[in-house]
Amino acid sequence: MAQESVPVQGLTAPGSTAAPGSTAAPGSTAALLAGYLHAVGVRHVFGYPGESVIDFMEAARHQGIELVSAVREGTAAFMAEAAAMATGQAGVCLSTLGPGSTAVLNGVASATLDRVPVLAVSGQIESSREQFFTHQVVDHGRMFAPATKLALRLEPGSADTVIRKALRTVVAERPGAVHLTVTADAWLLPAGAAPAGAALAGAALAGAAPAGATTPGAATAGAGTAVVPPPLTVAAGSVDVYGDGDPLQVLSAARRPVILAGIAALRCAAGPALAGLAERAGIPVMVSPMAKGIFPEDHPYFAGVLDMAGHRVGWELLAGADLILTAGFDPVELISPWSVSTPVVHLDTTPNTDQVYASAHELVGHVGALLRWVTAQWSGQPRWTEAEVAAHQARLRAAWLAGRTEGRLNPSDVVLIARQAAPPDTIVTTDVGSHKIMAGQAWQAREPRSVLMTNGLSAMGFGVPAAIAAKLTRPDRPVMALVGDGGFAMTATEMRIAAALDLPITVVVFTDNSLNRIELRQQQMGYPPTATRMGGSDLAALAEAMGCDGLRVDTAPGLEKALADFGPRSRASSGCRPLVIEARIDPAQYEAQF
Ligand SMILES: Cc1ncc(C[n+]2csc(CCOP(=O)(O)OP(=O)(O)O)c2C)c(N)n1
Ligand SMILES: [Mg+2]
Repeated sequence: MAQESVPVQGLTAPGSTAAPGSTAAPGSTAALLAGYLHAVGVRHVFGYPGESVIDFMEAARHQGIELVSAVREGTAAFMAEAAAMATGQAGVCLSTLGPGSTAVLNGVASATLDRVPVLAVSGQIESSREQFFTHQVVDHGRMFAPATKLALRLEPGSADTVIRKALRTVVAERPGAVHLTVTADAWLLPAGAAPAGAALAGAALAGAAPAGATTPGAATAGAGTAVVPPPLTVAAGSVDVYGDGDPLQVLSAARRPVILAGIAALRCAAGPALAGLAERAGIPVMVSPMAKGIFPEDHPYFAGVLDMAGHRVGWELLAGADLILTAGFDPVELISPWSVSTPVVHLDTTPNTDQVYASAHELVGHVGALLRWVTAQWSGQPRWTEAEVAAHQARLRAAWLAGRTEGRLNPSDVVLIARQAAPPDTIVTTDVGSHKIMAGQAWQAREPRSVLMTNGLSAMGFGVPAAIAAKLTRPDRPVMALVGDGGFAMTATEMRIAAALDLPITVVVFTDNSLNRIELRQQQMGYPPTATRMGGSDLAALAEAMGCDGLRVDTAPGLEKALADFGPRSRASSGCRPLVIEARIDPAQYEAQF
């Protein structure tokens, strides 16, 4: 576990004095942006360097913000997304112009479709050449528009307003990515005054924000400029009711209702309210994959995870219900089509503008407040007994275990052994593929924000960078990544960053020499496995070559042994290298699952 001394790629030593004339000098546009980010609690910017953003990197360093350089921009954006998932605060990523901005696009789209607040900043060629020059110039406005909530230019004259607009938009329901383009010459220019009539002048920003300004709020940034972030939390009280008649009557008339909880419930921290209604009314709660942990998965009324392994059992429950009460459920998480005709009462922070399912009634506002309101009005006997929900849980468990081969290392064995080895406060990340569908159903989540996965864009390559960001932003928590061998191949070199940053994360690679999720589809369609077989890499050796520990296992006892010290290893403050476990599984079980 010895840690060699290596230069840390992209991790700055924050807080040293600005060089004379540099962008960290008082009043610059770069310093204003860095000041705002610091004031709203941002302590890491994930990115990849380029000439057009050097001035901002320097301003961020001066502000005490660490620049964490990923191996490429796309993974930096995943890190920003995962940091936001783990902390509940906006994440920030940074790229240069042209190839940097095109590379960051995938991660930006991921934040938008996963509904995670990420501010993405890209440099651009200097403004005098932007309109006509071609080398490395792409039109960011057009490129980022469909992948973001908002794509703007950050210009010195309107910098203060545009930064506030970006910060407010990024977290406003539904959250997502906002992209800012900054021309290389703009960083050093003084941030101009806010538009006439605005109380907040963005004239001059000097020095660092006060230490400890970790939560949103006003901070004196020096030279008379106040960095005053807008409110960044979900509204706590409002209730809008749409539809004819009283939705509460519709709810209380239901005899076999099911609650489908999703990511807006997570954003509203509605877990206690959800449990309150489930227990008061005796209603089973199914959760969406990215909302895992919002409802304790050892709760007698827990009804499983939508569209993960065993999904047919889940859909049967929804089809057999006489009412579905959504609680912050976002249809972006549907993998299967919405196939049931059960009536829906839509309860969410936003109206049912997707219309993926029809709902005659909509309750719109803070998910926790709405659930408490419904609970307070509830009357009558529990709609389901605990024994009835337990029978559903047993059916789901049997479906999840189907297809195991005794004596082999099955995917379900890996999930169960990993969960067993992980302390309760572990943060787990997953990648995308068959392994995610297995882990998503049965990794028992006990609290919100402890399972980080992408189920909106569902881009491969998320799991490893997400684990790095989780450990950086929640250093007190053990962190494990469950990834496929395809997704690991996309991001394996990020392990070098984990080693350089001294992050004792553990990555378990479901090694089946296959892009299994796609190969299975080919199989079902009667096609041979074209371009979906791979392998031959020695992942343990690869890990060692990047300053990590590497192990290979192909049995359940072997995996138990490899993970035996996961708890202490992952809490080590230093000297413990990241660990990659190449878990050679038999993928046959997947065939029974999907
Ligand atoms: C960036 C990206 N490219 C392609 C896909 C399509 N896709 C979904 S799952 C999958 C296979 C993943 O293979 P692996 O990482 O080995 O996981 P496994 O399915 O074998 O568990 C592919 C190619 C995707 N989701 N993301
Ligand atoms: Mg695979």
